[in-house]
Amino acid sequence: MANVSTIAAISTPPGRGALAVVRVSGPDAALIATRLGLPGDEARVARHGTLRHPATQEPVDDVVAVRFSGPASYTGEDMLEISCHGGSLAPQLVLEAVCAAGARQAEPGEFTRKAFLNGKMDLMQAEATLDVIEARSPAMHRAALFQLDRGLSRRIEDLRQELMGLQALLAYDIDFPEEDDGPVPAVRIDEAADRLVSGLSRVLELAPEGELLRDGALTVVAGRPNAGKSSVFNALLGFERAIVTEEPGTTRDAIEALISVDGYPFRLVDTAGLREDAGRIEGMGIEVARGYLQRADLVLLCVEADRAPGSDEARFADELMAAGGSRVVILRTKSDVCPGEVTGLVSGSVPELVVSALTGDGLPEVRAAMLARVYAGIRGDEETPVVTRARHIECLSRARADTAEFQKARNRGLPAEIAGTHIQDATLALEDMLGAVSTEDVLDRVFSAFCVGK
Ligand SMILES: Nc1nc2c(ncn2[C@@H]2O[C@H](COP(=O)(O)OP(=O)(O)O)[C@@H](O)[C@H]2O)c(=O)[nH]1
Ligand SMILES: [Mg+2]
Repeated sequence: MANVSTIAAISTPPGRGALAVVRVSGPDAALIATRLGLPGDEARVARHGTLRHPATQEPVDDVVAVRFSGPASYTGEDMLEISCHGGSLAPQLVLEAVCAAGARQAEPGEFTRKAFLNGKMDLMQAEATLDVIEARSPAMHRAALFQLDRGLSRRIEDLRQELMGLQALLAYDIDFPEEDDGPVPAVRIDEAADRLVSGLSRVLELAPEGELLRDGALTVVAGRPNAGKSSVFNALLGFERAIVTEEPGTTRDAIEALISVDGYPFRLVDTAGLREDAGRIEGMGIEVARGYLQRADLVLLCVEADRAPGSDEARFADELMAAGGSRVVILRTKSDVCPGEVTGLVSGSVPELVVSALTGDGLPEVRAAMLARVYAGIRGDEETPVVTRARHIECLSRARADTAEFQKARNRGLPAEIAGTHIQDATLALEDMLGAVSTEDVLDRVFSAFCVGK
């Protein structure tokens, strides 16, 4: 139903601005342009004119309009794009006139949903459209643009082709079961399955890092009061943001900032406000935004360079190392007060970087260590497309698990037609990922996150 009506929306964000764009898509787009008094009827030519209300012929706005003829348009349908004046009223009045001329207001994501349904893009490209809009770091933006260009889709298509190739080999095996080694040597089938598992694994391996590109790697600054945490936090931000104080323990709440290190996002968190022991780790003198510690992707433990580390600091570092999940970097702070000397090691097993927030010495090394700890995989592999969405990870994991089941079934000596069902399942998982056979339910989930007008 929604697919045949003509939809319209303001595609630019609300607020004061020089221009706004109202988009129209559907079979009546050209008719609506005529009813609005817009000049010209050629496609892809920008025309300046007065947009008039279809009922009263009153001028509504001075606009530039472009028509597109389907299928050569974003949605694949006839479209009209009206650039009008921005601000709180003009775009709204233009939209009302467009609706009076026969369009209805679009649902969130409906333009892109039409583009998908009309075969202009696959589901992963539709998702990438949203990712480009929402990207908050250059690395995320790059991954989204790559996917918009079908970078990830192509890799998934290739893997799907390999699965289909394997299905074809199995079909031969089923047709000629009585021949000793069949027309297809068993080793060819096994090799194809191995290649698939490693291909899927490679994409999945980088996925946890890819997911961090969305919101940034949660990086928690920890250390004793006065260890220089807020100063390090500020130095990494590049400007004074946290309240830095001579008095220990006056930072009020957890302070968060999204920073970009060489284009890669980190969500930096300075310690929580301390009324006495509020932010302290039990039995230690360490302050940290505790609510974040469990989820931290990285902990920066600050210990002054000019004093001997305490057992609480060693224990904290070792516990983080043992927990495995959180990664830790030790910063020996305020190095300017003791140039060239560092008193004692915090922990034998954790590397220590010497840094001065005051002079900036050692900060490049801190940034490099943050990148190395969190994003080493994707930075070191330009070939493998970055997967950033839980939905994609789920589909890829299913495909890999099904292929592994196939291998087990073959090892148990099950006949090709039985083992082969796992390969069919794996193929379906990749088709789900591409949106080849998506149900309304999947589409609703994907498109509900969009804004109106996209
Ligand atoms: N000389 C020097 N002083 C620093 C440096 N970093 C912090 N400080 C001082 O150490 C004190 C505590 O710093 P702060 O960042 O508030 O520590 P926090 O309590 O761990 O957040 C303040 O007086 C800072 O000026 C540094 O790199 N060099
Ligand atoms: Mg502080």
